[in-house]
Amino acid sequence: KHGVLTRKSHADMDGKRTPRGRRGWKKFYAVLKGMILYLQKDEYKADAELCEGDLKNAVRIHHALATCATDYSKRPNVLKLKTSDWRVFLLQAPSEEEMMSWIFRINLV
Ligand code: I3P
Repeated sequence: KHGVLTRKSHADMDGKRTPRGRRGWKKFYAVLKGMILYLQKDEYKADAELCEGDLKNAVRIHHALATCATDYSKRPNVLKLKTSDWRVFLLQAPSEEEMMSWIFRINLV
């Protein structure tokens, strides 16, 4: 699965709140492949073309949990992704249908 997702980091690896300055929203082209959600700066790229920054933004979603971010009301179609290493991301999809589809696919892994 792939598509545009806009990301906000809410908590870092240790579960601590992401500090100010790194809490902004950022648009990515997301590609879910195997157990990894790649967040790429530009449009679709094959594996070989992934740059270092893209790999840094990749999220392992094994044992991660995606839910509807019902407690976040500033933007629509936002899902909450909690990873197994206690990071928390808010991910805004372009539509409710897309949001539900991402939640379903992430939780299936
Ligand atoms: C953050 C940025 C986010 C905002 C966040 C700010 O600043 O303005 O858009 O979240 O508020 O800290 P920075 O880019 O300097 O990290 P919202 O869009 O959800 O308001 P927050 O600290 O209340 O999460």
